[in-house]
Amino acid sequence: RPRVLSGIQPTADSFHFGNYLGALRQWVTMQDEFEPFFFIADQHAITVEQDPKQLRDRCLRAAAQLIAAGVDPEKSAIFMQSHVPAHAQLGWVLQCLTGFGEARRMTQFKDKSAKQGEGAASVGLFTYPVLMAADILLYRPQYVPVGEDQRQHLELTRDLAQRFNHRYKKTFRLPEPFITKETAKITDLQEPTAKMSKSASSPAGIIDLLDEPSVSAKKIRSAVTDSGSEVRFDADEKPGVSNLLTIYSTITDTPVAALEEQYAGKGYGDFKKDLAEAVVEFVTPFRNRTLELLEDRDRLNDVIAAGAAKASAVAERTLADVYDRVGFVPPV
Ligand code: AQP
Repeated sequence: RPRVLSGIQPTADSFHFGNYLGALRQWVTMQDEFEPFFFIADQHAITVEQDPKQLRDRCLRAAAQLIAAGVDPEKSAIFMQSHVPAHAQLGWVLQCLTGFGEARRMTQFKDKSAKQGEGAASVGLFTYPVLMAADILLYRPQYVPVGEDQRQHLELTRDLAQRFNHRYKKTFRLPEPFITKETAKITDLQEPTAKMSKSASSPAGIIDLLDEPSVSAKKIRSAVTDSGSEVRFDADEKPGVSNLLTIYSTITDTPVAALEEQYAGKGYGDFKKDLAEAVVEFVTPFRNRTLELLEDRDRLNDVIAAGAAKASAVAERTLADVYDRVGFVPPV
């Protein structure tokens, strides 16, 4: 089976609907058809300052949330990035193949560093997309399921793979981004043209999967809607309503057209009230499963240990090929 690989950063206590609909949901559906590797990107998380105790806690919460979302440890390798040292090791080799100007063009770095002031941003934040390329290429996956915000990083990954293959010998498979168009960019509930984001959204703009369900319901009811009163999908004219329709459609498995029909002649109020109920129905069992899993540390430890072993076996082989091809003397 071709492989699939993706990662997620443990940079908040809870994942949000953007992470779930843009990425995690695809992980779950792809795990039967592909050989899956899914990791918690703890090394990416420290590109910005983290509190150590909180980071450790969030890594375990992340693992529990993956399982609660439906990532099955029997089918998928779930692991911590730092447990597989080959990520950082290949990251270094790829940094030596990356042009400074090429790295500078990454828009996510521009956005994130602008917030901190470029001088204050870490070198790790700057080279993050190169480590991400290593994360991916080690597993020679066919697909990388991500949200739209990661497309540019996937392009860099492909460029680096091609460069390495060309300069040395064909080693890497060129991975393809797997972006589900409908859910590629879930937007902020209060600012419907900006992406829902852990670091940039205001509390009212973001639905966290582990929020108290009643809090999420309230956020949906007070989401910004657009002028007019018609419940209709139109991303340009009605970004707020369209975002809510996307969320509604995905969590209830109902086509957008059927929802438009259902709410024809009704106002935004009815629509948001029903969506709030659907969200409560969706997040309540998710939250309960996550909290249960967090009570069972031994089980979580077993899952991530087994995941790391499975991942290391693949990653070490790729790294050995790379070290050989760049001309390192093998250890005896
Ligand atoms: N709003 C979104 N819509 C669709 N997909 C999204 N993703 C994130 N936000 C949205 C996808 O979620 C996956 C994991 O993201 P991540 O944790 O690695 O980091 P991120 O993309 O940086 O997520 P955030 O919330 O935006 O965090 P901050 O604010 O720290 O940057 C990825 O596949 C991503 O595409």
